[in-house]
Amino acid sequence: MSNLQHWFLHVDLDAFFASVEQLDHPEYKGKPVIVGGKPEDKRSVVSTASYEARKFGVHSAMPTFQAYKLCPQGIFVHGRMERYAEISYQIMTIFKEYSPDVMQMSIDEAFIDITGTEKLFGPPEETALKIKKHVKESTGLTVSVGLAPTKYLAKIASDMSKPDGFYFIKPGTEQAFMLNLPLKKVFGIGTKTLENLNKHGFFTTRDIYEKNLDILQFLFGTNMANFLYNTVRGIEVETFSRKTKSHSISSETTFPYDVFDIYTLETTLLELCHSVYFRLLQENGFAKTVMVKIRYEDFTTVSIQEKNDRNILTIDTFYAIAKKLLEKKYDEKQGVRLLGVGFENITKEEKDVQLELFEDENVKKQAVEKAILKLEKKHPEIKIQKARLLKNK
Ligand code: TTP
Ligand code: MG
Repeated sequence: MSNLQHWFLHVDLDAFFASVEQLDHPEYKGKPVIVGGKPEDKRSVVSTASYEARKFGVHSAMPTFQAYKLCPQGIFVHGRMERYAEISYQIMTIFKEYSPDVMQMSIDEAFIDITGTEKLFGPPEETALKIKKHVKESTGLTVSVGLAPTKYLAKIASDMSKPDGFYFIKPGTEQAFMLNLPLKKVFGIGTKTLENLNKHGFFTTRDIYEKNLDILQFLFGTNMANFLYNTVRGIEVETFSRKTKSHSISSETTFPYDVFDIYTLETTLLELCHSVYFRLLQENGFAKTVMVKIRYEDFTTVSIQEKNDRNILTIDTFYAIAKKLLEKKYDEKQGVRLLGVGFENITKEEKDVQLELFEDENVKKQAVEKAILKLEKKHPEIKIQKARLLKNK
């Protein structure tokens, strides 16, 4: 198994919201479409712009009035989240035909682990192109695909030849690729980190490569230094880790890049809650305290806890508390590198439970959830995002 070549695809839709608007309104095709607010909405910002509008300098997160100044002939429309979620679901379903291991990262992007699928779909390059074609034929939308031996590199690759692109980082060329990549294209290096690197005289990935780990640690601290050291060598940086501590159960995800949107964070949180709750059930534990941990792009880490009055008996309750804690602590101006959630002070027996009105209801619900979790463990392809997308969007 050790010499098995791993292959990851990262697939990202092109100008997603704007492309859906062009799809549903053929008269918008080939025109500058700007999704967000109307020019007269004083405080609105651009969600995204079609590539035709990007030529004028319009981009995501720009105030709409500014976009209007740059591109007065633009077609300004409000977003239709339900429609985008519907298409997103359709596309994620296509991805699942190619691998049981599809990791949705946001509404318009996913990693697909296609390791070992050669016999079914051919060499990885062919699979990548097949998926592109499949999405185009069934939805009319174009995607950009990155193919690489690691998730992190696949993510960078999908951005290399947007739109409708395909970029392949071949095994053995990882380090050479990273050493030719501009610093600001390195995922994990946000604006603040870039400034800090520049301040210390680092302007290229090669500048980092030429310093040893001790120096990097001295200048940037252990975590950041390890990240920098590994990333310029094309070594997979932290991806997804699941940790267990005594008397507490927690699970965390390190994103292969900085996450800014709350949708991705909440979806990830839900998945993490799922895995933590499952482990609590497995060890027949009970807990009242929920912990949420956030690490930002500059590697500062914050955590927050809350003790519930009584034992947490359902995923719904667990997720609701975790979500509340995330919202309380989350600083939306900073990109998130890592998200964790856990139960603290786990006890083995359900002592001192106050029987309350909904207790029976919750016990019943817990039994149902136990059954669902068992089923999902047996069939990992049943993903929680699916239910969430259908239910909420
Ligand atoms: P992105 O994939 O970052 O952007 P995109 O798909 O519009 O364009 P690209 O071709 O560069 O991939 O984000 C996906 C969707 O998420 C985007 O269509 C709209 C939404 N979004 C926002 O609402 N606000 C933002 O600041 C960003 C970056 C995205
Ligand atoms: Mg996109």
